[in-house]
Amino acid sequence: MKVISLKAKVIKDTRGDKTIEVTLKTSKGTFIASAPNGKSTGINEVPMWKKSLNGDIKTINDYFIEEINFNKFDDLKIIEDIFSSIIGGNSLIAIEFVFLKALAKQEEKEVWELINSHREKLNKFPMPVGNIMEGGLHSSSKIKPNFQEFHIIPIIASFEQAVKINKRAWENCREILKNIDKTFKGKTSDENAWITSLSDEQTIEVLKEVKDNMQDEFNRTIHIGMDIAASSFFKINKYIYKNPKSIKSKDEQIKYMQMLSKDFFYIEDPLEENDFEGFSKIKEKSANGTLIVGDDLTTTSVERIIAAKKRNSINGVIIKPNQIGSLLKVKEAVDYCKKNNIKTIFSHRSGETSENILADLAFGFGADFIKTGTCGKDRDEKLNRMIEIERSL
Ligand code: 2PG
Ligand code: MG
Repeated sequence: MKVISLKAKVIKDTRGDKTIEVTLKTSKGTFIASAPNGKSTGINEVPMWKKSLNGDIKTINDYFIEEINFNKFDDLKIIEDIFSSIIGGNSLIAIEFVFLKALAKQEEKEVWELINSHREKLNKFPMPVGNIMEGGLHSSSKIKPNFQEFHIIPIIASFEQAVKINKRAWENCREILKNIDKTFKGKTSDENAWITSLSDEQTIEVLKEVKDNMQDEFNRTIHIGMDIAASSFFKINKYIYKNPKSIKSKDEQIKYMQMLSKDFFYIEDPLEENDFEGFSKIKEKSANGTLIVGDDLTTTSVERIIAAKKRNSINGVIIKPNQIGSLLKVKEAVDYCKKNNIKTIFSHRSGETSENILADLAFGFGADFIKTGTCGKDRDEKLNRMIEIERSL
């Protein structure tokens, strides 16, 4: 591939925080890609920047590449060999994204086809995990649920229809909150879900009502999910609940989560990010088919996913490319999950950009789910790209 220039600059994400955008010019055109920012970040995520965002930008802008032997997905190794020791994970992932886009153009393929060229083998399409209410670190409200995200998860054949259901669920949720949450002002959270001052239990009741309404309206199987993001309220060996105030020991938190996992389909990060044993106690008691999902626990690292599998801690894993800062490592993680019957959920971050490559990655890698919000400009970029892929098949 002939490289004319590779340049990086600062842009703002949906939260207004700074992140990186890279522009690659090749003989085939100009390509742009960017990386998102998390807020409830796992302690084991790779560093976003080598020293600083500006430092990475300077390193990239000073680096000179003219020609690169980049012809297929696995050649990302060449890019990782050049950059992985000199820039951080967020910068590297943006560079990998932009080179994949350029390669797709060069090969006259879609990005997802570079990952999986056997269309006929892709007999499944990921389902959207639709976040409709938020608490925890993603909500700016003073009084809010302790849990971070409350999801509607339709299980149907058409992605486009599932997205419609999630958008309708989001609207229905607003109507219900107007009636029961006295403080509700129609404000949205980091991921464009509703901000509420309800407690976790009350929020779950709203979620159930929305689910029932959607089931009636669409006559489809719809599930409920939650990202507890428990690390975000775990302090000095205790889980500190603020709404209502209570302190739970590790055992009490496990019991509480065991209870939820009997009733609900999807529970992400029910415990703090190093409690592999606690996760397995929850999984052991969970209902058949319930997904116990690692995010901060596993941080898209195959080593941590293997550790979780060995202890039978999880049966679902969040895949966030910038958590591990390498698409080759994403591939390793996904391959391991597939061989070991672990569901994969490709995920956006709470601070997003207009980048939509997540959709191609999710489909190309044969993900089971994609978690990328329900609506809002930069969330819709990914959902619309998924719909575009689905229509093209
Ligand atoms: C999560 C993510 C995305 P953040 O915890 O699953 O929803 O949040 O990007 O803040 O880590
Ligand atoms: Mg999470």
